[in-house]
Amino acid sequence: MTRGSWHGDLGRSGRRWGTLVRMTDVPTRTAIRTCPFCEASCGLEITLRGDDIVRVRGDRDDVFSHGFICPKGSTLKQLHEDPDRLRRPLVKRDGEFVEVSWEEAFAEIERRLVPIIEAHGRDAVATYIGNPTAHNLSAMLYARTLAQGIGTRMRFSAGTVDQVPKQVAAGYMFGTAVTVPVPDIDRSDYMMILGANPYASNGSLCTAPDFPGRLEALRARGGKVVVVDPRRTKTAEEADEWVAIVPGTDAHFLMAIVHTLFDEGLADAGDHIRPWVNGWADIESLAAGFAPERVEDTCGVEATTIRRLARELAGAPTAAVYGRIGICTQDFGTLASWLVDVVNVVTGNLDRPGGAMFALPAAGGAATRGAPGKGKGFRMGRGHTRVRGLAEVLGEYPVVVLAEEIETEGPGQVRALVTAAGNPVLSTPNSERLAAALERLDFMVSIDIYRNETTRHADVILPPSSNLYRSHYDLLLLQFAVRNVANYSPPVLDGPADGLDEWEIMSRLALIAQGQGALADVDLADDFAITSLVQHAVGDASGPLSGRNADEILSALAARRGPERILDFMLRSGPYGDWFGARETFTDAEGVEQPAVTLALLEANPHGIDLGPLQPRIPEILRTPSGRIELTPPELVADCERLRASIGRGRNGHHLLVGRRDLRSNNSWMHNLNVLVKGKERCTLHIHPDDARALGLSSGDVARVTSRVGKIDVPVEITEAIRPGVVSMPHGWGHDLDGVALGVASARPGVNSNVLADEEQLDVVSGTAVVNGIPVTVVPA
Ligand SMILES: Nc1nc2c(c(=O)[nH]1)N[C@H]1C(S)=C(S)[C@@H](COP(=O)(O)OP(=O)(O)OC[C@H]3O[C@@H](n4cnc5c(=O)[nH]c(N)nc54)[C@H](O)[C@@H]3O)O[C@H]1N2
Ligand SMILES: Nc1nc2c(c(=O)[nH]1)N[C@H]1C(S)=C(S)[C@@H](COP(=O)(O)OP(=O)(O)OC[C@H]3O[C@@H](n4cnc5c(=O)[nH]c(N)nc54)[C@H](O)[C@@H]3O)O[C@H]1N2
Ligand code: SF4
Ligand SMILES: [Mo]
Repeated sequence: MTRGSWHGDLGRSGRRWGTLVRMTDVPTRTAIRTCPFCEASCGLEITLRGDDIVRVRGDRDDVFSHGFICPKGSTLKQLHEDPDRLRRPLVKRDGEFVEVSWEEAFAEIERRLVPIIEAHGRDAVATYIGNPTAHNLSAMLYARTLAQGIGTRMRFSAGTVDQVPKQVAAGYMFGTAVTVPVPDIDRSDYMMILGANPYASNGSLCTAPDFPGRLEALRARGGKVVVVDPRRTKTAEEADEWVAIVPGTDAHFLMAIVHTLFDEGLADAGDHIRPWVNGWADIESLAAGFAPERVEDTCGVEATTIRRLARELAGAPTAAVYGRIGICTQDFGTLASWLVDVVNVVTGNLDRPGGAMFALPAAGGAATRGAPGKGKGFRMGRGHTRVRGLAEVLGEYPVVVLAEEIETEGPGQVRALVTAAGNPVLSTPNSERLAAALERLDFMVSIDIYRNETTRHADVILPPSSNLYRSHYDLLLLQFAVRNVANYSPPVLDGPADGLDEWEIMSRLALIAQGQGALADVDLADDFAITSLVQHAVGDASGPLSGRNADEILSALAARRGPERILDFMLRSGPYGDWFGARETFTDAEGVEQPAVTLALLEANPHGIDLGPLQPRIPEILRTPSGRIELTPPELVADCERLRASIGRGRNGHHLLVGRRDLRSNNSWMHNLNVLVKGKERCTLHIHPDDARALGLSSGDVARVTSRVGKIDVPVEITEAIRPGVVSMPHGWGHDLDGVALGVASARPGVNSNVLADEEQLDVVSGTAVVNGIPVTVVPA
């Protein structure tokens, strides 16, 4: 199995330095590559001497990030060099992992997976796709191949512990699950941020490198930033105002804002949006039951504050409301996510500069395909889980059911699992139950770079090659960018001849699951994939390639293969593309002629191409059956009864546990890099001094925290920066489990907060887990 030469020669050095050359004599060179670690997608400038990384810094010429970098960006070097990062496949024999060749690993998978499919059907194999997939061109494009190859309906991902509520809300309102508006932060005069801490996370469902700098620029222009969060985060500290809301009550709070806007005659969608809105009267009457004075105790925010904030939002020249993980992974995740955009509409800020706008990504996307202005709309619930009956969402099932689907015997039981770039044992609720369930599987494969809390349960681990050996394009995240840009990075280094990229691994697994055998030809499958994409495009009457000759387009793409070929196709058939010779330029939003986008053009522009600020896209972007914005989708209105019933609910003597992120963490998996974990212990329980006093806890004490499903002991950190009644700890820790091979991380393991998260506490609409606002009891340990 060889890597072939699919990535072309541009921008990379294939030189190998002879051993006689002293390294100091070797000249350095630089490579430019987009950082794959978070949604900000910063440009990096990597200095190399031979194959050694000398330095990583922000690329000052990057058209989007302009040199910004955070402490994680430079750890591309440490990750590449980490001795614990897997280089060769592992197979478990008699309970011990042994290194094997790729051929042996795939043969083992064929020997064990195929009989399970034959005996129990395809749904006996579940898949779980984790977060790093979203930052990986190769995995992004071929996760689908993997899923189709296995052919299971039992698909899971980190999405249902993350952003799915926002996608469901956007789907019902605008027509597709990626029609998600982002705050036009660079032109806004007022920004309200709920449940997000971009000073730590660098932003999410809002691709904006140097998010903090952009917020500071907004304030420097005379604008205002308000942060709604139970914790006084760094973002809140830097903002003009901190609103210390009770966890899980953002939907009440936003309803009260909507109520105020109507009540005080401030509601106006504006001339541009007004003709495209359905449900204006309905939203007014829905909000009528949520007067600020009715919900103030529930939210812990005074009615006068709520009313003032509503007036400020309506009165600002432009304003954008933005919410993220704290309002998604909570009891009313979908409602809160929906109401964010309801407020954006009702204040006249949707789809206008400075408000909440939609990107127009160069590589297309669901909201850019098909006939403009109208569509099939969004649907979910095409199937329900066997044990609990939870609804399908975005082609998958909520991950909170994974353990029970493995444990519960009978037809349809999950007997095998394939994980790709995921660590559900640390990332999803009731970790201990899930870990025990994984031990009961007949077979498990993990595509992963570490032997960690999840992959230790696997029978085979398949490690894709280092980031530096693979190319990059942010296919997913540029759909949520605050500016339209396109940026491609070729591989920085030549990988070893026996390394495999994600797409090759995923394709091979798909072929094995299809009964083609461990030696089937990945190239044939890849040819098939591009051919079907091209055929679909030439048959799409509303697309730019309608009626064209498929063979002619395929031959224009023939010099590339794998992810590059698909990417080139997507760019060239996208909104700025050359449409395969149909045009050489496109006219940008400012009326300037720009060269049409192809992968070759991006290769020639390693710092990226700027396609300009966001432009209004309504009504063209809409894909609802009505061709209008649905302000009150029935599926969401139905959940408002639950919202109303929860007004006045108390804590029942519990504390509410919320999460937090740290700039030097990345979910569960970067704790093996010493540069990121050294220093003060960060996996601590934040608690307000009043609560600490009442419970008899001092800083440095260990607290025992108990929820319905689990119990942990965690060191206490007393801080005023949290609302009384709320406690907080980060997720993704707890690396001291048997079988984990993470030298650095296991030495500073921390504690896994998801031992406490309850798989039965859900955002009911989307099935997304509640990992913020978990009722817990805290006592000294
Ligand atoms: N309590 C609580 N729980 C949470 C959250 C929270 O805020 N609080 N946040 C949730 C969110 S937003 C998310 S996104 C999820 C994340 O949930 P997951 O995606 O399940 O977990 P990660 O920690 O991102 O683990 C990534 C895995 O991918 C591996 N990996 C890293 N790079 C690569 C690569 O290039 N290729 C491959 N194949 N593998 C790679 C790592 O070794 C690790 O095993 O966690 C969720 N869980
Ligand atoms: N450094 C770093 N960066 C990351 C990650 C990381 O782990 N580390 N993970 C990446 C991923 S996968 C994601 S999804 C993003 C997430 O990006 P963000 O959404 O910005 O994530 P957090 O920093 O966890 O901020 C969530 C905030 O919600 C607050 N919160 C909790 N419950 C509630 C509530 O009920 N209401 C309100 N209003 N607020 C609440 C928490 O106190 C917290 O401050 O970050 C990404 N970037
Ligand atoms: S902010 Fe995100 S993309 Fe930028 S350097 Fe840090 S981890 Fe990388
Ligand atoms: Mo996430």
